[in-house]
Amino acid sequence: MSDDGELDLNSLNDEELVQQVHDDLYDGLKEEVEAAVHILLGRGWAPYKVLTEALVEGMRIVGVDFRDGILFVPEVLLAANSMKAGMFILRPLLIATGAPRQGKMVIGTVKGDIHDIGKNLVGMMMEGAGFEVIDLGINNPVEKYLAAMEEHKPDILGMSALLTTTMPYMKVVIDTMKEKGMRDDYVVLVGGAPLNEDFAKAIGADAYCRDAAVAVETAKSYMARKHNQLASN
Ligand code: B1M
Repeated sequence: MSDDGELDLNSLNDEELVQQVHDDLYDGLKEEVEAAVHILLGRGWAPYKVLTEALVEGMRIVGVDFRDGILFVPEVLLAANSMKAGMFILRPLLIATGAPRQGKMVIGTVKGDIHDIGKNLVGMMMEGAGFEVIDLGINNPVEKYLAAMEEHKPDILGMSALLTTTMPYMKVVIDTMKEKGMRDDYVVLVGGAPLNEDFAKAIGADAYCRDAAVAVETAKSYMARKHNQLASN
């Protein structure tokens, strides 16, 4: 503690500091989360380690108490804003890897759903891996996805849904792509906490991505396949 009773984050060891980030995220203390992210980076932590161990794990804990009725929407919104502030610091570091250009992805959260932290994280990690990312934001109707595919001609369409009530909308998008004869022109990757592989298969997506790292690996392997196919033609 400092003289004025404030906790000096610098005085904590790494483990205590990560624990403190979880607590500060829980309490929606944006500035404290930002300060801790800077300190961890200053101690040589890799941006991805800060992201997963401090921020994502902190948000997981928030999610559990939200589910159990201990936290409510206003508190979770503050936690989400603190998480975003931390991600904002990490973003340029995660992106600046100098990875060779891999391909292009359009990504958006589906209609009726305003959760965007996971989608943003996927976008960041994809950019870091060398993908150009066009982020459509939240609450996207099928028309918005179609217009973006028409405009940007991506290799990959990514969709995110966090609610059991909104995840079926992914099928609406894929079915519409089929009706228009354009489904096979794109790799469709889907993700979000309530999804699983069976669901992805059932709606006709190419793959379910459990997290951002899996999204990157899956996207890369589809791009490698595409390049091999082009080379053999
Ligand atoms: Co919401 N919410 N929420 N919420 N919220 C959940 C999803 C919930 C599981 C909480 C709970 O009850 N435990 C629950 C859904 C229950 C269900 O459907 N069965 C829920 C609910 C009920 C609601 C409301 C209905 C609450 C209400 O109003 N009564 C409401 C709905 C609003 C709406 O969308 N219409 C609501 C609102 C909110 C807030 C606005 C307060 C806030 C969102 C803020 C924001 O996103 N800007 C919020 C939050 C923060 C959550 C939890 C706590 C955390 C979500 C999160 O950011 N996780 C969440 C609990 C939980 O998920 N356990 C919850 C961190 C993030 C890094 O993980 O998003 O899973 P995630 O993303 C991962 C992977 O899933 C994957 O990679 C990401 C990174 O590793 N992934 C992809 C995600 N998208 C991908 C796309 C891809 C690939 C991978 O494309 C290729």
